[in-house]
Amino acid sequence: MNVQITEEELTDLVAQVLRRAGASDGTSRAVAISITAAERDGTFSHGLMRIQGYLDTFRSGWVDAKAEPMVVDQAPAVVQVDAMNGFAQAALAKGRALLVEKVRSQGIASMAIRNSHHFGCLWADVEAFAEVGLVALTFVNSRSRIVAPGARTKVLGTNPMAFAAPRRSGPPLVWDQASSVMAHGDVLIAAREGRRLPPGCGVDRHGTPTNDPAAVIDGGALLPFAAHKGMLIAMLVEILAAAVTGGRFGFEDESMHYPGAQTSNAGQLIILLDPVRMGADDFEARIDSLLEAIMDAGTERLPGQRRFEQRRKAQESGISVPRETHERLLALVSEAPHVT
Ligand code: NDP
Ligand code: PYC
Repeated sequence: MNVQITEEELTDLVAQVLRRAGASDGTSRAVAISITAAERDGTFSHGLMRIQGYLDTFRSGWVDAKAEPMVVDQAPAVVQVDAMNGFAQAALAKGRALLVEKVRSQGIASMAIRNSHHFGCLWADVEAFAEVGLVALTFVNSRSRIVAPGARTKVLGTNPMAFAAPRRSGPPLVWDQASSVMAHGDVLIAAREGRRLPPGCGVDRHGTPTNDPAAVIDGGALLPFAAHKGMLIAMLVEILAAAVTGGRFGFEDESMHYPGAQTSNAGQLIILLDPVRMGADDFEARIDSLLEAIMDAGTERLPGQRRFEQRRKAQESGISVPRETHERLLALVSEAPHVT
């Protein structure tokens, strides 16, 4: 049985859970928006199922639940944010206005977030920029989880990147993907549901190909998408998200010293372009014509289409949350001890 709940109610409930676990108002709100948007749009790998991971991570002391991100006006087109060992979504929320001001005046601007944890979906970080006419790209690195072709150990993370561009006649074009064949979150879901993984997703702790999600989680590794090409994208993401921002590489992660911690202290880079300031003519109409040509060619669907459809349904009849999960959230609000 499921309960139907509005986005606003679910965001408030999740924020209360996080606040009750010791997170500041800023962090609770920013993370709750990300979790709820993921659940609403059917990005279940980074929705409500992650709440226990956030709580365990707070409890471990690995992340600062009360971190106050420090925003620096670094250069005419660069905003630097030290997340102060807190969540990247709170850092982005704090530096966002300055970033948009810069891109409107310079045509291009970036935000370099360091000392940050990201445990959510990335599309939610870029989509809102496209809604105000901007092109946005973002890159996040995380702890070592993929093994490159021929390699013996994991170095790079599942390192996602996301892209958003505005269109004239529809919602923005948005895509968001891990550098691995499958996000680790989807492996966790498969394990929980007792499903095998499709062939070619991962290896066990001995490097033997496996379709057992438990074997991937328990000391195994994921494979990069498209063999060496995915590994190269993961490398690019690692460099942009960590080296360019001054964040830690995935292989430098120290969360293993904090039992229960599930996030990595890493980095995030956001790059914005303003097509108007770039001098592009009729940019949004041109994106429409490109997408029309792609669809006319017989392409199955556009990225984001599944999410927008799921969102439309949630906006019509509420976000569908398993009753057990809803009851657990309510219990967490009334029972969870505060972390000081
Ligand atoms: P998917 O493989 O599910 O989807 C990747 C993209 O492809 C989406 O934009 C999706 O759109 C689009 N897509 C899917 N099928 C088609 C199709 N047939 N034609 C055109 N486009 C299509 O995502 P991943 O498993 O790689 O990642 C899942 C989530 O995990 C992401 O939100 C990612 O940010 C998150 N993640 C977060 C990490 C972190 O460190 N915070 C690490 C790794 C992943 P649509 O959404 O409409 O299906
Ligand atoms: O799903 O691969 C993943 C992931 C890593 C960090 C957060 N999500």
